[in-house]
Amino acid sequence: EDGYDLWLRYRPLRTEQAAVFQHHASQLVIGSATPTQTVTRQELLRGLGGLLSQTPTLSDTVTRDGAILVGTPTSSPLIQHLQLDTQGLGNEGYLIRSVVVEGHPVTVIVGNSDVGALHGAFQFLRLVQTGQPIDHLDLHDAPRLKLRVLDHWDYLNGQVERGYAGASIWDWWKLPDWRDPRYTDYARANASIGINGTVVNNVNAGAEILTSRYLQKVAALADVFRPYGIRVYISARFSAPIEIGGLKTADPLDPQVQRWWRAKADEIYKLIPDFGGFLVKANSEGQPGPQDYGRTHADGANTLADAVAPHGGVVMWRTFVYSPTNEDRAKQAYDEFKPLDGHFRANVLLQTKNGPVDFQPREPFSPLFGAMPKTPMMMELEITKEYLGFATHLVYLGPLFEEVLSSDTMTHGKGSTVARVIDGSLDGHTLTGMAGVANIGTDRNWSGSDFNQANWYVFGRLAWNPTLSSRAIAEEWVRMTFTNNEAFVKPVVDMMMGSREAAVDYMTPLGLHHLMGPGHHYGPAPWDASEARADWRPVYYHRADRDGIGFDRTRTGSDAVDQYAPPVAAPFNDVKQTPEQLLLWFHHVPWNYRMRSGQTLWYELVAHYTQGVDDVKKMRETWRQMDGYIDPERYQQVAAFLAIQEKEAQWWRDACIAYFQSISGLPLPPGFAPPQHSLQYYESLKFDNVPGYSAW
Ligand code: BDP
Repeated sequence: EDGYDLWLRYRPLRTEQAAVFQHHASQLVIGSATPTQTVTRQELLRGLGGLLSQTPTLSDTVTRDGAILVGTPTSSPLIQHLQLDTQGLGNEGYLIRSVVVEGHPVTVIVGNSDVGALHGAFQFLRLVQTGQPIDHLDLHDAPRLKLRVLDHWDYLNGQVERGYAGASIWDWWKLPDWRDPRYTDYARANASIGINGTVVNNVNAGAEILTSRYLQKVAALADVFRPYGIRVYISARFSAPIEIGGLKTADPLDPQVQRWWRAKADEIYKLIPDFGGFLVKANSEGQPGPQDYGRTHADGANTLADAVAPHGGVVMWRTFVYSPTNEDRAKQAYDEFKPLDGHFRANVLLQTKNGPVDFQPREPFSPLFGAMPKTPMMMELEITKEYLGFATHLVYLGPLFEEVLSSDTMTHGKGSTVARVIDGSLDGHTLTGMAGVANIGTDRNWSGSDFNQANWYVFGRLAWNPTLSSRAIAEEWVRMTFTNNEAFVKPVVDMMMGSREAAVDYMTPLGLHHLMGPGHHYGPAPWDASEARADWRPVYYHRADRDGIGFDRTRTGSDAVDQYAPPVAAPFNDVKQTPEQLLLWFHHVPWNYRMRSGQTLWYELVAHYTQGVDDVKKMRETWRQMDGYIDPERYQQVAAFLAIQEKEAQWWRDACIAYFQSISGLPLPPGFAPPQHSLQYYESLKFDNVPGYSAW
């Protein structure tokens, strides 16, 4: 077992269980007239054959009890005859129902399109794989979001920025002639969780991908993905008209520039008729953008949007902007974009990170969610664990994603959740989406660790339906990836569910953020002030001094709180009402501040850091008890990684406590072990060749 099969493992179920399912999988009635039908058929044969150790026979019509009939009302007269209500399924949804056809009890899997039926087939396989009853089915489901996209931060030279799973899976050199079978497995995995788009290159983009040589390569990927309902997108470099177009300017209002983008879009759509569109990082961290010409983000986005609009494409314009000014970095995206609400073309989505700073272990939701009712707001989550321990720390991100999605913006009163902002229901948008920065690379297990696969999985499931529970998703994933054995499932799901809070505790408890080492973003460096820009330095964020710690974002501080709707701003502005898990995000408080527990802040800080380490010890203990339930290969790698995690959790705790103690001058509260080394020791640690850290 090397993890390559992901959650599509399809290993034989227990004999008794398989026997029950076999009665409902005796025969497969499915067309093969289109590429999507063919891959759906292949997947069902492979999945059912593997899980039930018996492959259903293929048939053109239903002749047996327990047949599975798959298709669309237009592709299958048998299905059409059933007169099923497929309204509400849209283009990608499905229904699965136990019905009677030609006198036989049959399971039908139906979509309005082949891709809908494919999604249904994957759901059916999931039911079998997780041991759900399938004899009285009446399911229907459709995605709540339109664009469900992975963003690959892959460079064309094969490096993956913030990637901890090897090199880029795109073999640009051999494309378009060699289509690695891995691309098909990638598409299968994504389709199985409803992902329908992939941005193939890094947001820190070069212009080269827009040259015809590279577009041929992208087109080859698009061909592989198309049967699975997955479209390709490209990160576009804003200055490409200069670099590869030979123009003197990239000013978005220059007619020549506009013509260039239109011609480029026409060229792309000739090669890739279902091309999704562009993702753009502009005027951010050194990337070119419209502001270089005195234009706004709306001017820039609209020029690209106009180029792809005739072909049905979209522009995903990122709001991740901040510059080295005196303004609180957490406020800058809102300040920049809020005034532009209503100025974007209809095919532009603003892609906004979950929090106002940058994918930290915990942040409040970005105040842009809810603040731009006239603009489709797309969520960007980071699946790769840039700030959460890379590949070796076991951190299940489901609770983090769920936390932000269920946060209430209160912009239209109670229940105005972030999920409802992005699914369009709050402000009446139909163009909706969610993007996840992929954690995928050439490692055999795709994601650098077995448990990181769960983060890919949960992203896809939540993009399909942002109101699903992260616990339920974890359970599905554990059953599919490892085993249905209850003695394994329950403790492992519990371990996963607690893992994010453990990481918050040993890295950045109580609302602290951005304490990691400069550049590489791995271990702790709260002392660091070496970065050129103040807003890249940990000291900018924690502001610890002799008197206290935390970033004052209240009305007497940077006033970031007032970017939220009044009912959210008020409690954030009040130190007593702010949830303690965000305390130091919003407030600078004295070390001896009384926490709800009755203890001082200093005590609670040390206690949280210690709790984080203790939680990882418990995770290791849980895992030790799982020995024997799964294959030794994956068992042992997880065990080894947990050992690394414990060592590094201890490192985080000790380094942070040593540093904050040097600032607060306070003795360690009684009962807590002192750091294992001196502060000088932690400060002296140096790191070279850190994975995923490429100079940009
Ligand atoms: C930060 C990463 C950096 C990305 C940037 C972005 O450290 O590598 O380029 O975000 O999202 O989190 O553009």
